[in-house]
Amino acid sequence: MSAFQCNSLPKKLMAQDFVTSNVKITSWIGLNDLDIEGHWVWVNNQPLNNSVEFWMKQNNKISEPDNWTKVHPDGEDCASLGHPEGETDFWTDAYCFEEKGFVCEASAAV
Ligand SMILES: [Ca+2]
Ligand SMILES: [Ca+2]
Repeated sequence: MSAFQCNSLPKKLMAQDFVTSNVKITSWIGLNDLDIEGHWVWVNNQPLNNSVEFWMKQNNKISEPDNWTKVHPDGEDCASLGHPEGETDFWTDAYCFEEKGFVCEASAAV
């Protein structure tokens, strides 16, 4: 399933800790920069609050999002929780055609 079939998102960014402690596979989070490179938008068309600091940062290396074009010239336009080889407590940009799990926000059942 792609990020775009998922009609919800973890827009409450305080949910990040909850998500990362419960999601153990790399997953789409419903965030992309398909329309304008570097302008990240949630699936409900709300722009990403640029003060968030969930993108993976690497000392002395390129941090995420890096819009990597080595595999596909269009670059990476979908935000992913983690990556296939590693931990899931940070965001990376990834190729939208990759298969991943997905994280959605939903009302709590009572
Ligand atoms: Ca991109
Ligand atoms: Ca990337």
